[in-house]
Amino acid sequence: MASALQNLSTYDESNIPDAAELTIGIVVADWNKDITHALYEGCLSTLLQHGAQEDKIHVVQVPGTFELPAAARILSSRENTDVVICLGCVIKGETQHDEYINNAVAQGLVNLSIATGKPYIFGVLTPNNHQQALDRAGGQHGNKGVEAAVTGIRMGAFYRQRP
Ligand code: DLZ
Repeated sequence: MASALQNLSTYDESNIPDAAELTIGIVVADWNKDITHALYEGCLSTLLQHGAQEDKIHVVQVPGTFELPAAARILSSRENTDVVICLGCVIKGETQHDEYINNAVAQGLVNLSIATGKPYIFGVLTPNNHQQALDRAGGQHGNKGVEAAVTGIRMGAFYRQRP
């Protein structure tokens, strides 16, 4: 029987949407900058590889991951952005600071997405130690900045197509 439903895509490298029309914000936290700047490199190169235009990419650096939601909101309102990608790394320590920051940022970005109707991408590493962070910033588990970029392109393209 014919179905009106579309077939689902696997979204591999071959069918990620073209990013040429997207206006993209990237917010990078400088805390643990050896990690977050590697995430940024992976993110930026992936955006460009998929057609994003340099003059439509707006980058802001903030002191720490906790500052990501506020800067993302400012960036999105100023630059008419289609999507904001937030990159950070909070490493677990002796206290519960990581839980407070991670929960606040995750909740903050969700709240922003709902309140503004615009996608904000959670590209924050939450590792137990520095090695786990390195493994995910270009090491044995890849570069999560690349994943954040692909998610950003998909959500940005979806945002542009909205009715
Ligand atoms: C204070 C703090 C600590 C202890 N650890 C981290 C971290 O692992 N990763 C990170 O991005 N930021 C950290 N910060 C800084 C906070 O994100 C924030 O910048 C400060 O609390 C000031 O609001």
